[in-house]
Amino acid sequence: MYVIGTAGHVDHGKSTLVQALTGTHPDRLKEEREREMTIDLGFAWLTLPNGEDVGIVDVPGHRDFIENMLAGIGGIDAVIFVIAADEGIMPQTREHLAILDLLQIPSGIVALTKTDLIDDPDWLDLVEEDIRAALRGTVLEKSPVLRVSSRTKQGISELLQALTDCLAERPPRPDLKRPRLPVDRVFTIAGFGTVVTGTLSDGGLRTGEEVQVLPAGIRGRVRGLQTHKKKEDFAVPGSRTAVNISGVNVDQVKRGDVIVHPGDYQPTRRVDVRFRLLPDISRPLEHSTEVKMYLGAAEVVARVRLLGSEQLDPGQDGWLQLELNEPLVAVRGDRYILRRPSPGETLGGGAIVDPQPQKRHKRFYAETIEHLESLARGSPAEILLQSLLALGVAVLGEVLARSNLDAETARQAYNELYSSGQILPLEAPTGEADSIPYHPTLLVTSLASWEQLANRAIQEVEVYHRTNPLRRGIPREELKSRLKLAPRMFNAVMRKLVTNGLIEERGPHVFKPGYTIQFTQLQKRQQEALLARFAASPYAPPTSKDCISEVGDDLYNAMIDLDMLTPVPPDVVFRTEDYHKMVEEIRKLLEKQGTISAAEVRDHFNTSRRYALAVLEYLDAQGITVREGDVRRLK
Ligand SMILES: Nc1nc2c(ncn2[C@@H]2O[C@H](COP(=O)(O)OP(=O)(O)OP(=O)(O)O)[C@@H](O)[C@H]2O)c(=O)[nH]1
Ligand SMILES: [Mg+2]
Repeated sequence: MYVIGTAGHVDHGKSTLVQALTGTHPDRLKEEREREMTIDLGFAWLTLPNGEDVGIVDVPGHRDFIENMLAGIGGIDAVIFVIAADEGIMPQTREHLAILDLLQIPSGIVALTKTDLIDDPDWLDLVEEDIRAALRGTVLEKSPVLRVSSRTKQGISELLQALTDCLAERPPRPDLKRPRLPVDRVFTIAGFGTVVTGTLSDGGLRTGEEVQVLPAGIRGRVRGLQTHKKKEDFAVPGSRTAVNISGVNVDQVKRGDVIVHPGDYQPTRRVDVRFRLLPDISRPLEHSTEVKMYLGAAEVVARVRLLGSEQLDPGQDGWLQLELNEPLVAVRGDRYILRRPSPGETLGGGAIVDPQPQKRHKRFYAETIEHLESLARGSPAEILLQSLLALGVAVLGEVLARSNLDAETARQAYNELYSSGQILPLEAPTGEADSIPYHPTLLVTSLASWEQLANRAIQEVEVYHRTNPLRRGIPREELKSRLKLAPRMFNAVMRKLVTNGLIEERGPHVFKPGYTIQFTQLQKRQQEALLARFAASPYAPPTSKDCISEVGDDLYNAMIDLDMLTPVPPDVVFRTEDYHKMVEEIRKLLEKQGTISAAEVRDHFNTSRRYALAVLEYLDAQGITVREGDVRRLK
């Protein structure tokens, strides 16, 4: 599951666009409605054209509420970056863009809103040129710019499609079995107690489990879970999740806290980070500056220790150690933002390199810097896994090339991931049974991608069953095109799904294990009546057209799917048992007499020439017989 966020200058139409996309206006507070301005985060969700549900976090654009914006923007997979056509790029357009870039938000779409206010297409072209220039060198550099109007709904369906496409390219959220939910909202529901919401990452949460509120460490139990207002027993990573927690009072948990499994994470008061100071900052960053740090939904006051230089000039990168006034939960690789408290100014940000440094580092110490540099690169296994996650399903050679590790290190990293089940070969390994398969052409995937792919495939099959209750299952080719997989990958995925007992395949159909077509009483009677007509005249039975007009397309096709009837093109159809009997007898005759004519078949089965010819042509097509002039012989 994915979460999309909005961003952009105040009043540029973010919330209205969310309403146009989802039907829900994300502004919840009375004051927001009155002032027509978003103050705090808003939430909505929608179902994309491909059936995928995504959550939406709507943020305020006004600079006074940038801290609320920062609490919501961290966990998103993609952004809708909103710029109003009548105003173009404004100060918070630039500030939000810088934040998206520092957080390395992986994908996005630029929505040029309020286009209904502009009659002059040249103006729109000019604004778009400005936007392109501003995006250059940022994470959104390659993002499409779409012209929309929430008022006239112009461009909204194109925007939905673009969102679908951009999320389809995202690797799945990894399930590291270490869930954490940065809390962005806390409230109570009468009769249920404390509820927190957030974007779940790194693992799933299950009803009944024990959880812990960090940094305080208070324990509670998951009493209920919801995603997009739907109750569920298990919330998957990447979903907007509401958790009803028993045993925790509403005043014991606040925005910025993190819900985890007890013992999985330790809060920290000190972090080592890579940092980039934005280029258009008013003055250099000095050692010992007091800043506000934003990570997940949390905000803490921190003191900056500049480890490698006297000061950082605008646009420069550096290594910092941050001493935090209050503990927070941080994980290596998490992105964060720093702001100057007053006057408020976004300074820059980067990634956590060491969330639990053992000591206060000495400044200007080469060994410390080297240590941080190697930590920032990550362990070989992490690098390899990242390459794999980015590719989804790929041949091992491609994954190795992308990781850029030397052969020996790559092999070790691979073995490590293979042994811990993080990397899965999709095809039967060749070679010795107990050795770890390792070959550049081996098709592999990550556990996370596999689970996502398997779930998608099963979901497609289930949807097909629901919408086509009279079909045996989804045709294999249709499933392939819905999953958008190359043939080799699709075949490998299917094989594994069948081996794991997650789906069954018979003939051209793919179905849920144990799925049977449920006929109504009326359909059963219709079927029996039709089969009785076949029984009365097995070799000159009703034609396919007759059948369809008697029982309808769906029921007729179901009878074929279930192998009750065997169609013989173009329009003849037999009961399957009668068809097999015919083939057997023709075969016997051919074995005895060498050749057979249509007239002989007609007379043998006491049928008409039409049926006899249809059967013989079908046998030719099946490669059972060959035609020689007016007669056939066995092939
Ligand atoms: N004509 C026109 N007006 C729009 C359109 N979209 C939004 N508006 C108007 O612009 C104003 C601001 O819209 P919002 O959606 O509240 O803007 P916002 O970006 O959410 O603002 P903040 O959350 O405060 O940053 C409202 O009066 C909307 O009715 C549009 O496509 N066309
Ligand atoms: Mg708004």
